[in-house]
Amino acid sequence: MGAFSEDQHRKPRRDDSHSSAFWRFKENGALVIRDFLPSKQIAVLTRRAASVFAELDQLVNSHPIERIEKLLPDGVLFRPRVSSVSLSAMQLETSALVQTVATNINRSVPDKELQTKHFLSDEAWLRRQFPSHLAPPFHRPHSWHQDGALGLNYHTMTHEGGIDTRRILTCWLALTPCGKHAPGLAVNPVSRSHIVPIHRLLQSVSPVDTPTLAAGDAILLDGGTLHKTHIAQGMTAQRLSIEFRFEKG
Ligand SMILES: O=C(O)CCC(=O)C(=O)O
Ligand SMILES: [Fe+2]
Repeated sequence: MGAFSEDQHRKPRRDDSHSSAFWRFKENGALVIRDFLPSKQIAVLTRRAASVFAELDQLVNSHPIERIEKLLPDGVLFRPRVSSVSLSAMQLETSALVQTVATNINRSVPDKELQTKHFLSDEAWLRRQFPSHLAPPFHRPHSWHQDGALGLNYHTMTHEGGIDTRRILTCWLALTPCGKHAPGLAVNPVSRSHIVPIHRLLQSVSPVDTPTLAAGDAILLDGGTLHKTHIAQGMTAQRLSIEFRFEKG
């Protein structure tokens, strides 16, 4: 277990846990938050997520892959190669859920500059990842990237409708256990405020943390923090996760 997730106390003392979480987040650009949502709520989300993917799998089995998005409700995006679909496909009371997520983030890392401002609903995703031997042939894991580079054209190094690295905050929520038996996230625990050029993303990145998460644990990622899907040999299970993205205050 590496630096950014080494504080493993499930019930830290309230008084100093918050400021130490803040400093770890400032230094590492990432923070594991245990028990981010209660297990009852996670169970409901996981059931809903599983039924969304069951429907998508049926569509994938009976239609050309490039036609599937057209069969989904308006505004629902589907990225079959990374098995990701807009959070709106879950038809949740999104505003209540997002409010809870924002409140929990703001409580976990209480600092003015980190307060969540806008929920970026178009960049909220339900995701599934597979161990290599169970992945559909067209599927692939996410490679190294910074969420703050969303919408960035790496050739011109300009944002096209994307948000500045320094202003994006991602809350990556595990709906199923992951990191050990199922693909999790690999994180380079280094705070960065600049975009890393594409050729450096293609090289090896270190150090790397690959935290083991329980269902309901979350990883908070600053927009400049490098991360990718963590897949290792011997993994046996799929993983479901939700990505909430916010613009910081
Ligand atoms: O869920 C994953 O494996 C990585 C997803 C991710 O980091 C992203 O899409 O920004
Ligand atoms: Fe990401």
